[in-house]
Amino acid sequence: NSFHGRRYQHFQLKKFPNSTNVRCNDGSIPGYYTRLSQSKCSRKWLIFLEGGWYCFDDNTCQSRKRTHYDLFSSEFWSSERQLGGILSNNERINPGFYDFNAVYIPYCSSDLWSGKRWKKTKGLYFHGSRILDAVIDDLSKNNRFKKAKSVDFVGSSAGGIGVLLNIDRIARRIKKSFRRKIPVNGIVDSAWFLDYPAYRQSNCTHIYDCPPETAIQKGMSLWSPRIPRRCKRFQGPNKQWRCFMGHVIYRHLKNPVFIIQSLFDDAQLQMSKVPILEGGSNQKFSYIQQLGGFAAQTLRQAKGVFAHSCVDHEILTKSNWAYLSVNNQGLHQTLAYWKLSLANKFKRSKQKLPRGRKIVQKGCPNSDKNLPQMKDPSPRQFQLIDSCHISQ
Ligand code: K4Q
Repeated sequence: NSFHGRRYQHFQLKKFPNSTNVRCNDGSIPGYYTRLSQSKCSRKWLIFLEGGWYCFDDNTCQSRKRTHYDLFSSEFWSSERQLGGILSNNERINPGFYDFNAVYIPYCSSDLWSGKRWKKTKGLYFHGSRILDAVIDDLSKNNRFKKAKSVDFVGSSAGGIGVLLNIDRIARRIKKSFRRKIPVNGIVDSAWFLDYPAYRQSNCTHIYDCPPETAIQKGMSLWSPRIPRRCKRFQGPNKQWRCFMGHVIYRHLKNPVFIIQSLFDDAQLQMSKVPILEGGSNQKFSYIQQLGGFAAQTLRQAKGVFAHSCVDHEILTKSNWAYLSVNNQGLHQTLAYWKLSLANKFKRSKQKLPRGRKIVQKGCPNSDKNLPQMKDPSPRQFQLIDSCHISQ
């Protein structure tokens, strides 16, 4: 490490102090990893939520404790981590985000980052949404974070659902603590799950083959989730579980959220009980096509979307994420177009407002002044849905 010097800067763990009231499932104290940009002038932040399924009853939580202890307890978290893909600080792997200040929040609440209740439920804590608040509050004591000019709130699978459920509240929390408004944008990878009739029946003894609607309904009684008010009202009392579905909650979100999704997501196929390893049949083939078609159809509402058709799950933290493309356009480029359109929009909206509190850093170029506004990209450049599915 010393040979490579600062090029291989790892993420460092910070656990909350003992006085904190947030907990992992088992009562241990959570925390978060940071890797600040080597460029002292960088004021862009990326906050990443880890994924890794959930547990929804005594059985699934006990087996999670046995098989995925790090997703249940912070006891054995290492003090340093190396993370790739969108969290890499290598410009070639990660041209769009390599110089960001990055925060990685490990997932140890097993509640899709939704839990709100302080007390234990069946002997376990489900503090998902509370942990996020605690991270934001702790970061807000950091002088560098206080000067942030944008925050990207990012997550893969279960972490992506966490972004959908929490982004608007987190954006309000940041605004309050900064007493100024900065753009808070979401990037959600592999979290567009569908309440689509499963291929086969399931008795839900394992998390991997329990369909989304059943898993979430079971989980909700354990998690006491915090669900954005507008979505909750819209769905009514017995359908609140639907707010965990991307295609349901998306329309209720105020902050811009970019969706990265495989039309044939591994985890979705698994939960929908499609036996991928058995031989093929026309019936199975047509089920998969219809599932992909439904994914594509629901994704059309997204203002920024990259929906590919490789059977895959979670791409953002893999080093080959750059090479994925739809219509010959890579994911990087697509995100770059989306970001440009948002930046232009934000500048236009700020021009109409009285000037906010301005932050000037000594020795840093004054970024947004005197820069020519770049041409708006066309929405077709950041709304890519692959056509490898049968559409009507
Ligand atoms: C209806 C909600 C379904 C959530 C499924 C989440 C899947 C996930 C993580 C990755 C590593 N495979 O979080 O996958 O374990």
